[in-house]
Amino acid sequence: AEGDSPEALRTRVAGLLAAARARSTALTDAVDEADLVAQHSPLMSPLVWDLAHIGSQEELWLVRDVGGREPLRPEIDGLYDAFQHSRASRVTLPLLTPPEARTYVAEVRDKALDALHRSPLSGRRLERDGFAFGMIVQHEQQHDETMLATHQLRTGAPVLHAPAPPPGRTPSAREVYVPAGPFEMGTSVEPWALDNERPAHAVHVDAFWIDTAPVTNGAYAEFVDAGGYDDPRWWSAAGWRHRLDAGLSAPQFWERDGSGTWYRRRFGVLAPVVPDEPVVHVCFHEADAYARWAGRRLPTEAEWEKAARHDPATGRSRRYPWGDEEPTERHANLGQRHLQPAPVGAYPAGVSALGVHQLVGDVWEWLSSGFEAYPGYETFPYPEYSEVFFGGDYRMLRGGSFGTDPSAVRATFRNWDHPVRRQIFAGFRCARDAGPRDDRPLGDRPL
Ligand code: AVJ
Ligand code: FE
Repeated sequence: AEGDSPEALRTRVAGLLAAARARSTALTDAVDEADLVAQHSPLMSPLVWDLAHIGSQEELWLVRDVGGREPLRPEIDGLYDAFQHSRASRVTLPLLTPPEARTYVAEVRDKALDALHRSPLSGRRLERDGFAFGMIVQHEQQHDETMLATHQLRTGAPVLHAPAPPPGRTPSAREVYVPAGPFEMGTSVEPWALDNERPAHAVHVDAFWIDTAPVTNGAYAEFVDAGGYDDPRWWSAAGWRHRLDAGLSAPQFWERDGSGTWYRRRFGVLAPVVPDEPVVHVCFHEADAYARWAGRRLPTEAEWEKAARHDPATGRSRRYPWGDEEPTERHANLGQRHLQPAPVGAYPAGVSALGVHQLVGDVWEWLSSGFEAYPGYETFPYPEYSEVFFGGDYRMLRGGSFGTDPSAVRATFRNWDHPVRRQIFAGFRCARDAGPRDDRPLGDRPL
């Protein structure tokens, strides 16, 4: 944490790099070579591309920049540049084979650890507080979540297994009231926060109600069974067009048996849909349509972050909903410990100061906001992380999922994707406007 000596910081960074690599290894050792080079979906890279891309990014920042070393394999840079080749086309490139990719990432890692031991972890901004190392830990973990989504899309016998999450306990109130007022959004002090999370700035938010927990499978199935996918009233114009073009009729991976019971396929296993788990694998348009059907709307990004971080007792913003301490398994369903969302109410220790559950972990949450720079934003260290995406056709996602590592999600962490994407581990919760004096006790509100 902050105030670490350089030696303590080195030890912590080395542990995080090793943990990220253990996950990348587990995800890529779980399948055979044919599976590693296959295109499981045009939306995804072959797993072996992600693996070598992880190494390529690490080489660029830790070996060449921080370490000041010569390129290991300059001829492969272009293959692993995400901007040169679409995900759909990567399978056709002369990629490193799985054994070559494994050797490459191991060689890069050796040199990156050498750079870690030589860097003062202070001085220029890239090295200060170990930022470059933190950025690369997050990058590997982000691709590990992407690889987990590729695993979800692959067919064949199940290869990933994990224990079930803790049991749920339905929260006593369905919604939480958040009074009007300013809060501090973003951060200027979190050492490994990425450029788009900066700087901290005050934002006024009108009073609103927000769901205590993410929308569940049970609630979402009511929308499906009520004909929600067949009624354009609930859909935006773009959403309805997409609903027709893509033939959407239920969340991705859901199917019905002859008796009408819903099943879902998860990492190769078909099982009944569990009503009190957060719904996952819906796109922004589906979330938006559900919210309209329910007489509600999606939260804005500022509303989500206020619900997650604002402590009304002190007026300050927390690092995480539960406080400033790093996530543990008591706080949130993160880190691919459980390969599914936990039922609502499963993390009472993770509740925010305002009383909102499961903001971090379980499922990414779609929001109504697009991706924009905060006032005072500065690109650092490269424009292709955030800057080139500002103002594009994206919707924000917050909070991380069961597939997100704690190192790659904070209550300030910002994620975004196209509004039609649903192979990611995304669900949502709803909100609605409230009057400034609309704060009757929880439970008295009409649902
Ligand atoms: C921030 C999650 C949208 O995975 O596309 C990985 C992160 N950027 N490599 C993504 C990222 C470059 C990015 N997201
Ligand atoms: Fe990347």
